[in-house]
Amino acid sequence: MAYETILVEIEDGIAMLTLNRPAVLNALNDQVFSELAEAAAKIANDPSVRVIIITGGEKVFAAGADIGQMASATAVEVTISNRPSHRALQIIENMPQPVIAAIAGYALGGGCELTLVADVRIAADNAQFGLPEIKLGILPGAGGTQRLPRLIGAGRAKELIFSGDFIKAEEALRIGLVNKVVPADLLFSEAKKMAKRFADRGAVALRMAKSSVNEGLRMDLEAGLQYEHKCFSLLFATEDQKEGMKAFLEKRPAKFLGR
Ligand code: CO8
Repeated sequence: MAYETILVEIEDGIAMLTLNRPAVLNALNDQVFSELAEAAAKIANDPSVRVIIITGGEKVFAAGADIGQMASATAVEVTISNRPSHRALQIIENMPQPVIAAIAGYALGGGCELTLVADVRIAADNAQFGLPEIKLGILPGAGGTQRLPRLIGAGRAKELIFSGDFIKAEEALRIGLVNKVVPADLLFSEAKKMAKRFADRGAVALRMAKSSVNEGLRMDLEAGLQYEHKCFSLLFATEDQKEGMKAFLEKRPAKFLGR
C-alpha cells in the first residue's frame, strides 16, 4: 500500500517509519494514525524486521494532534475519531519487535504521546517535549495521563500536564522521559546503531523480554514474576539458548538464528 502521510523504509532488518507532513510540523490527523496503524501491523508480522525506528525526520517529531481537524469536532465525533489514534498507538506499543523513537525538534501533545509507546526514546539535543493540551482546554488524551506517569512518576507528569510547558532534551533526560540525548546531526546514526545492537541479539529472546516487561507492567508483582518465569522457561526450548550458552563456553560470539 502506498502511504501519503508517512514513509516506510526497510533495510537490513530495520524498519524506519517517518511521519511526513512537514507543512504542519507532522501534525497527526486520522490519516496519519490510520497509515501508522496499517504499516505497524504489517511490520509486526514481518519476521525479517528485527527493530523499528519511528521518527519525524530531521526538523520536528510531531507538534501534536491536528488542531485543525479537532477544532470543530463534537464529543460524538471525537469518540469516533479517537479510534485511529488509539488503534495506532496500541498496535505500535504491542509490536513484538523493539521500537525506538528518534526525536528531533518538537514532540508535543499527541507527538509526545506517540514517543511514549516506543520502547526506547533517543532525543536530538534540539528536541523539545511537552503536553500543551491543557492550553487548548483539553487533556492529553492519547495516553499522556496514563503512560507518562508510569514512565516518569505522577508528580513530574502532573507538572507537565497541568502547565503545558515545554522542556528541552536535557531536562527530558534528567526526568527519565528519554534514554539518551545525542547531537542533532548524529540522531539517525545513533538510533540505527542502537537498532543494530538490538537486532544482533536472539530474536525470540528479544520478543519474550519485551513481552515480559510490557505484560508485567500490567500485572501485580507476583503475577509478573510468574509471567517472567514462563517466558524464561520457554526460551530453553530455543536453539538460540543452546547456541548462546555454547558460544559463551567456547569463548566465541553467538550466532543467533531466531528460533
Ligand atoms: N495541528 C495542526 N497544525 C499545526 C499544529 C498542530 N498541532 N502544530 C503546528 N501546526 C501548523 C501551524 O498551524 C502552521 O501552519 P501554517 O503555516 O499554515 O500557519 C505550521 O504548522 C507551522 O507552525 P507555526 O507557524 O506555529 O510554527 P512555530 O515554529 O511558530 O511554532 C509550535 C511551533 C510551538 C510547535 C506551534 O506550532 C504550536 O504551538 N503548535 C501546536 C502545539 C500543540 O498545542 N499541540 C497539541 C495538540 S492537541 C493534541 O495533541 C491532543 C492529543 C490527544 C488526542 C489524540 C486523538 C486524536
